[in-house]
Amino acid sequence: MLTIYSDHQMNHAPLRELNNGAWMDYAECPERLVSVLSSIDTLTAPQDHGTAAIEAVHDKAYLTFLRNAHDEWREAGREGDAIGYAFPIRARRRLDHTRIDAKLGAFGFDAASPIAAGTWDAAYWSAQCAINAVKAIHAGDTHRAFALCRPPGHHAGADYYGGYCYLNNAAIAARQAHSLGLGPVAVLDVDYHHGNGTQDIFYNDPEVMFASIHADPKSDYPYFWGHADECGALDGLGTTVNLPLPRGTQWDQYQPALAQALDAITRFGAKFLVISYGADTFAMDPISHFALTTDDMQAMGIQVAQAGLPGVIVMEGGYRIDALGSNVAAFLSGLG
Ligand code: OKP
Ligand code: ZN
Repeated sequence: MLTIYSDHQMNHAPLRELNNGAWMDYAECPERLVSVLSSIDTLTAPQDHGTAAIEAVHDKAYLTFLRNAHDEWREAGREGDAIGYAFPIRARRRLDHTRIDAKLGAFGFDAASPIAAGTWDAAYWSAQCAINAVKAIHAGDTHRAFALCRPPGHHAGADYYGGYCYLNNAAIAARQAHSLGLGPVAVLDVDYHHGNGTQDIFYNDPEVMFASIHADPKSDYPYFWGHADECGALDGLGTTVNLPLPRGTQWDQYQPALAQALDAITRFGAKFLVISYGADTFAMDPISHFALTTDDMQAMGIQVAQAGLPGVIVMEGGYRIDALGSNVAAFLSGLG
């Protein structure tokens, strides 16, 4: 399968994250890419298509913040990675913040996603991988392409970052596919965690469906989104589908949820599919709690392929590094 990958994506390398009140090594590390690369034989480097497709999803003030945040952090005399510590609990107002700490709170929703020296560069090229994957399909080169993105994107909203995500690669791909006339577009999110950013971006949008299978947010991050009663709003009512599953879920329980998501996507009339693929549903994932096997990843790919839709696969999570490459390869082989 056509796989798009840029070395720039290695440049995002935060040192540590706050986990359950203590510092731990950053789970979303560059070695993840090394593992996936080891299972893929041909790579295509993305062309630089600039910021238009990114700006079609993300707010300008947010992008300016993201691009400059680490420099401003250093100018404020700080060492290491930029991390916010004060977050607005009331509805955010667009205040004209000048202090980096205020900006980090205003545009971030957790303290587990540091902004490091290479974050903008890596996130920018991660988005370019997704854009290039859509372009390849639009050009008729292939009907499926894998954007090997890092950092991941599905937790990032139009004007916020969090959950290791800065630019929403899947949303950028979906909106671009829609503008190129490849739609109606559906995003199928099979990462262990709910893709709150993608959901927010398309919540009122009747033209892009968002369907997600994920750990119940009552027990798991991101807690505040992904509950079964979130169905979209305004014209987009009914075009958001949330299928939360309990910790410990195995394939026999996952498979019917996937069938339900694909059924909703088919009834929606989707002509183009963006798959947010996270391998953190794997039984041995260090930060997640489902129980899928590598063979189940292949079964997942086979089932998704039966929907018969062209589209792109966008890499999201997956933190069991020694198994990440084989899990990705199994899913892609199932897709065929
Ligand atoms: C990103 B993706 C929990 C720390 C916070 C954030 C998880 C982000 C997952 N103790 N964890 O969806 O794989
Ligand atoms: Zn995840």
